[in-house]
Amino acid sequence: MPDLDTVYAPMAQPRELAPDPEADRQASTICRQGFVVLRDLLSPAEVAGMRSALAPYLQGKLMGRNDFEGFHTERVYALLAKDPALALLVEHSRLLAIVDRLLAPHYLLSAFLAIHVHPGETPQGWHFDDGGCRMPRPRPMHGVSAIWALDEFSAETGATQVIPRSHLWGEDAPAPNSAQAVSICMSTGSVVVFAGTLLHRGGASWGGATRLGVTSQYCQPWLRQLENMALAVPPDVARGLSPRVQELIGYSIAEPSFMGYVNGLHPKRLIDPEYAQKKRTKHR
Ligand SMILES: O=C(O)CCC(=O)C(=O)O
Repeated sequence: MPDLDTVYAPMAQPRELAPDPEADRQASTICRQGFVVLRDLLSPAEVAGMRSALAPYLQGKLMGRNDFEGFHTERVYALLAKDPALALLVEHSRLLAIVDRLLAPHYLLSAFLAIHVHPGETPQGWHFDDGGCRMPRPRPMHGVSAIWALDEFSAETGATQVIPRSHLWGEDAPAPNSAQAVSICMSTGSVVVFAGTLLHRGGASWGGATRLGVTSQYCQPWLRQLENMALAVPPDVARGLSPRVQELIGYSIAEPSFMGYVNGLHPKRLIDPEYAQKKRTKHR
């Protein structure tokens, strides 16, 4: 039997973090139960801004291509390239304070997409978001996901469902059972943050209203991102983003082994004039 405290310990250390007892509590809630809900984080004006940035891409025409995407669900990918104003959701300080405590320094944005669930949608398959690393479970989370509610999330409109504590399950766990699931009902402007190892799914929608969510997902700096952010967000767009978001989409160097260099140099040279002026070492 492995030492469970070691198995599940977040891999965020070593690093100096500003004291933040609220984020400490929220991160430890995620370690314990797999998820935490932060209520009413966005103001009505911020929600309206996010909705209007997404409106041109949500015309009710391009539904999902398979059961996972949802045949009654619109998905919009590469959001930072669509409207940089949406970066607010990627770098929200209350969200990143939690992720800082759970992942290693220089973690990356793995996915950032809108999910607009229409009436008639069926439940998604149970899954967890950091499965791409293919490491046997139980293990520490190598991703952290957030789903922002830009509409009220209710059981009838397809609120996200989670299985509490399933992030602790090993390979031999029995198949997930809907009776164990909890619907994350939350008001517009709230966000659920959960371990990359937590079983979850989009719920069925039968209530007659649509439900707009945006998910921002983060992964360890050494894990391949779900969406190839360096290609999804062209350098001309990346140049206008904040330094924190630039770092999250890959304009950073992670130790060990200088992961992320370009032509042997820091990738920020491609988009940041200050970096570009720095002296190159002789042999380059
Ligand atoms: O829309 C949701 O509530 C969950 C969607 C999800 O988990 C996914 O598409 O990976």
